[in-house]
Parts: sequence; structure tokens; C-alpha cells
Amino acid sequence: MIFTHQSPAAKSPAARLREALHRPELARAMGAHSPLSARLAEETGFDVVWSSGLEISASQGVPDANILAMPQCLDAAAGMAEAVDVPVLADCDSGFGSVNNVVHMVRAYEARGVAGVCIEDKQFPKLNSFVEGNQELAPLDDFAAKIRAASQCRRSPELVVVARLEALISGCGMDEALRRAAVYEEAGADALLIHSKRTDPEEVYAFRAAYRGKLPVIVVPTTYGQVTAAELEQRGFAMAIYANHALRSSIRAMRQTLGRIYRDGTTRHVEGEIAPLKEVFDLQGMSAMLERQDRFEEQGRELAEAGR
Ligand code: SPV
Ligand code: MG
Repeated sequence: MIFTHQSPAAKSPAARLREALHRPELARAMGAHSPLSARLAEETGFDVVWSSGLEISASQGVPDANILAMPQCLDAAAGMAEAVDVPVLADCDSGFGSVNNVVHMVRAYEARGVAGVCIEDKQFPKLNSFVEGNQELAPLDDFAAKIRAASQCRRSPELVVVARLEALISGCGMDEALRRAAVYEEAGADALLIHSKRTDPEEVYAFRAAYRGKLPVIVVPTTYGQVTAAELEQRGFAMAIYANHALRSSIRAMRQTLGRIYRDGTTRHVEGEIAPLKEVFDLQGMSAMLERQDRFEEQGRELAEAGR
């Protein structure tokens, strides 16, 4: 969205995220950390932008371990929500603290146009799920309270509350994941995210087959990236989040270009490999801005003329 349309009658981003989660087809979300990366995800065709805690932290040069405070994560997610029409689902870690933090967080994210919030059942401070270290689960009652609070304290019933299950990550096993799934559903979650660090999809498949509830189930195929969208859809998943691939590709691309310029002492050899400035201007909405400026200045002249 480069300041174009948005008719007042259009469905809210939250309603569209809900629809995406309930369609028979798999919805696909792309991880992003900035308005620019969110726009690239939208332009490519992804249904949803995942405001990734890992990406936002990495873009600030800090570990994904609740080093950034809630307002920093919120600003990043809100910037993305302003920049695109597709719904933004925000990674809200473990809710930035207690149940009181969750209430404040839900209202703040909602007010800034984010379509959904995802909170995970780990302790604060959380540690990225793929890092060796403390992956201990939050007590079940504490996390159920957070989900209940999120679902009851949102201002609009459309805001999507995703409960992320970390039982498989923490080594607590499938029974614990299923037990928690049922409790989070009862607490008011709108969707579940089952996370896994296995290099094959068997445990998320086993979870999907054994889960008997009604909520859509989301997966994050990072370590088992060999699966296809068609397979995930066929297994009954509602959404796949490709959580960090844009960031990782940009790191590799920047390293290559910077290295080449440094070694060659010229930018000549990279010019054909990198985005021309025109592409940057397009992503910024430069021509739309200039066209709008001309239009309003023209109208201003007409108004002034008529008023003479
Ligand atoms: C993120 O993108 O920050 C996520 C997904 O939470 S993961 O890194 O897989 O934990
Ligand atoms: Mg995260």
C-alpha cells in the first residue's frame, strides 16, 4: 500500500487474517522487519506479513531474547501494518512480561493496525527457539491466563490471538503440547502455532493429526524447509510462516556486494547485480507522491483562483 485506496467499507486487516486462517487453502506468511521488507512480501503475493521478533532484533543488531522492549517491537510491527494492505501478524514473544503486560500489549498492537498477535508459552525473557539454552515453558495456568486476558481485553473481537506452543521445542513432548492446545483453545485462542526444531516435519504432522480441537493450526517450516505448501495444506495446516528467509537472503546479498566493492575498489562490477535506484524509488512510492503533490497543488491553485 503506497497511500492509495482503502475504502472505508473494506474489511479490517484482522477480519482478513481470520478469513485467511479459515480458508481451505494454506495461507502463506512471510517474515519481515521493516515497511520495505513487508512491501516486498506483499508484492510477491504472500497473504500475510509476519512481524518477526528474530528479524526485528537482528535488524537492530541484538539477540532475539527480549533485549528489545515492547514499544520497539510495536513500532516495527505498526510500521509494517501502515505500509501494506495484507494483514500483519505480530510475533509478541511471550507477551513481554506478566498478564498485565499482555493486556497493555494487545491494546497497543490493536490500536496501531496490527491484525493479530502471537504469544508463546515460554518464560520472560524468551530465547529464540533455535538457540540452545533456557527453553523452559511457562506454567500452564500463567499462560492460559495470558490467552484469556488477550482474548477478553482486545477492543475488537476480530483481532486474532494466536497461542504458540513451545512444548516440542522445550522437550516436554507431544502429550504436553496437546494438553496445552486444549487449554489454550478453552482460554479463547483463535489459532494455534505448533513450533518444532526437528529437521523433518513428522512431529508437526503428528500434532496436527492428534489435535482434535477446532482451531486453525500454523507451522513455521524453518528447520524442515523441504516441505511444500501443498503438503502442509494436505495435512490440514491453516498457515505456514516463512519466518526469516527475506532477512537471511538480504544478509547474504549485502555481504557479497560489499565484499565485491571493497575488493575491486569500484562499484562497476556490482551495478548489474543490484536493484537500480528506480526500483528503490518505486518501493518508496516516489512517483505516487509526486503525482499526488501535483494534483493537490493544482487544486490549491484552482481554489485560490476561485477565491480571488
Ligand atoms: C520469529 O520469527 O521471531 C519467530 C520464529 O518467532 S522462530 O525464529 O522460528 O522462533
Ligand atoms: Mg520470535
